[in-house]
Amino acid sequence: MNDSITEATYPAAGLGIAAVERDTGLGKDTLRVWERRYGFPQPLRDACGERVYPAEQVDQLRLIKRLIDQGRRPGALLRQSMASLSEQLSGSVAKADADDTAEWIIPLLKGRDLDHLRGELAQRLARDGLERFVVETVPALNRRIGDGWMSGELEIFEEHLYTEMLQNQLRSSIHALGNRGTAPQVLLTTVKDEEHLLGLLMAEALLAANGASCLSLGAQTPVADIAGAARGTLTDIVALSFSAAYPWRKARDTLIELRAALPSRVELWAGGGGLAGRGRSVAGVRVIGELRAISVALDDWRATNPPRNRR
Ligand code: B12
Repeated sequence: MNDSITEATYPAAGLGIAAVERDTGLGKDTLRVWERRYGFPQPLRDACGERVYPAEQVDQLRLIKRLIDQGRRPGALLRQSMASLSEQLSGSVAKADADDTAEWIIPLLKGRDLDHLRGELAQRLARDGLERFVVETVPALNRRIGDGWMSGELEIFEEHLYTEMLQNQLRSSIHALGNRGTAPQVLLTTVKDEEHLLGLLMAEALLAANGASCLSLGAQTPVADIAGAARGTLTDIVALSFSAAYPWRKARDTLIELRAALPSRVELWAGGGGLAGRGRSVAGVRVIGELRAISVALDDWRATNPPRNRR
């Protein structure tokens, strides 16, 4: 029985394992190992013996994933109550807020003051320059918006408003830079089930600002189509983004599949929270941990592909 049937048949009981993987970013194998090793989560079983996770266990798993992303070890977290996990998370959110300057966005979003919000983003971009805006301001805003959504302070549509506005801002800056056809030519996209586009746009803005020619396919391109587009457009580099919501094993398998499907001359670069963490590497893939490292990666590419060897 597949998971969608499980959910449709038992809507009140909870989510199937695939839905929990999508919702929390924790892989199915991890969920099964934790259940065996730590006794949590403890899913119910449906009539066909498939796992069904009650809503409160999914909430708890989401908190655990957030704390793991902040460097905490799963073993200790899995034995703690929901109250204790929430307390630790709000402690770390308060600390992050004190560190950054993103608080201003909340009253503007809450007050539906969209012209002011647009103006504020444009002014910060003009004042700080595109690179600093992308490397410092936007990550702080993303954290603040993500935490606001997670704590219930922001509605989902307010998160969407923010994303739309920022995407427009970044796209117009990229457009203003123009595409002069200079090498390398970079094809950007996300893979199936990865809806988050901001990381990709941020990478595109920095690539364009550093003289690369970018072509973005937007979100969720099937692997075969990415490979087809790379061949059809004489791409030098394919760049992918995986948010923290994307399970690592799924990202790894997709990267392996795409690497095999791409011509060997095409480099494969990837970044985002889904690839952060020790040991997260894939042969033939350049994982770029920090946005700032894009210019170094471009220098490396240009050094190994001197102009006379380029197409
Ligand atoms: C806006 C947003 C959404 C929007 C996305 C709209 C859109 N069109 O993009 C919507 C509402 C659709 C959404 C949905 C979901 N989201 Co969301 N979302 C966000 C938010 C606020 C910002 C979005 C984002 O794109 N971040 C991703 C990028 C910008 O950050 P990053 O991965 O850390 O990447 C950094 C670098 O690594 C680099 N980088 C990224 N990619 C690349 C690529 C290359 C080549 C290079 C060099 C560098 C690079 O750039 C970034 C610099 O800081 C974040 C909060 C946050 N802190 O990021 C949550 C967040 C990513 N979402 C989250 C979750 C849980 C979800 C959902 C599962 C929620 C749900 N239950 O439905 C779904 C999943 C949808 C899916 N299947 O993909 C969680 C993930 C937590 C986790 N550990 O699992 C976050 C962190 C929010 C939170 N605090 O809990 N989301």
